[in-house]
Amino acid sequence: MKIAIINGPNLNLLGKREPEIYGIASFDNYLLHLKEAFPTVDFTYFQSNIEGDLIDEIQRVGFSYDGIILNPGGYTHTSVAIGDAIAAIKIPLVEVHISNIFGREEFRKISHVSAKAVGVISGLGLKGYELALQYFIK
Ligand code: CA2
Repeated sequence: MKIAIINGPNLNLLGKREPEIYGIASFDNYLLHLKEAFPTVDFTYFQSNIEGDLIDEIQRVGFSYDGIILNPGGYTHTSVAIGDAIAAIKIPLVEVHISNIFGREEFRKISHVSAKAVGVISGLGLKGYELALQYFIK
């Protein structure tokens, strides 16, 4: 099973800043844990701070992989274009947020992604990525 994990802007800072909101683990370390925990999954990981690069990656994997786990970061709340890219692809996508976007500022309650995702996991920390993987492998 081929699963793409895609992280949006500033998520390269995980483990380095704002640990009270986003925790202390870096995503690179967490990915090692995921690979151990899900040995049958063929992972690709992509992170970018650039909206168009995230769209290119969604399109690249979106017709041949089995699923996408996407944390669009701040673009969740602003990017009609990322929402359009998700509507155009053929594979299921789970939207993941480390923090609970419904318990923070009002602007974070808007997502241009959620309606096009098969599901949304928000507020469960990095565990959310694991739960999304469990959904894909059933
Ligand atoms: O909770 C999430 O996963 C978010 O997608 C994270 C975004 C935020 O804009 C969304 O509203 C919710 C921000 C990512 C920033 O990541 C950082 C990680 C460590 C240190 C600083 C920023």
